[in-house]
Amino acid sequence: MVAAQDTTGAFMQITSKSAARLVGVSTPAAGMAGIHQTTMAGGVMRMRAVGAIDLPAGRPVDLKPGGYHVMLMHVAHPLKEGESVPLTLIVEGKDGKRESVTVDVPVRALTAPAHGHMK
Ligand SMILES: [Cu+2]
Repeated sequence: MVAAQDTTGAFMQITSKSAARLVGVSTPAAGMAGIHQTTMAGGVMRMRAVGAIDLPAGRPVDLKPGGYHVMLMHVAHPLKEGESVPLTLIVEGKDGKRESVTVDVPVRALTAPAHGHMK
């Protein structure tokens, strides 16, 4: 997770035991959370909301700068390095059953180049 003003991105690696899809995210730390994808088009970085991310069985999926990420908007208070933020991931299995998994995401200062989240 990147410390920022009131919009930030959360990055992680997700491995699902069985084929599933990440269909939603929520966190008490932000007013709004969503799944986004960053794409490059003609040398310009853009991001868009995506409905879901496919999680193939046993294969790690990276949420990282420049790709998929969890977007946090309207962050309640400035996030400090060293803090961690609980993030609930909603995962839907092949049978349509939804399961939520809560993970703690540590806050880190942004060291890599910004990934196109300017307003
Ligand atoms: Cu985003």
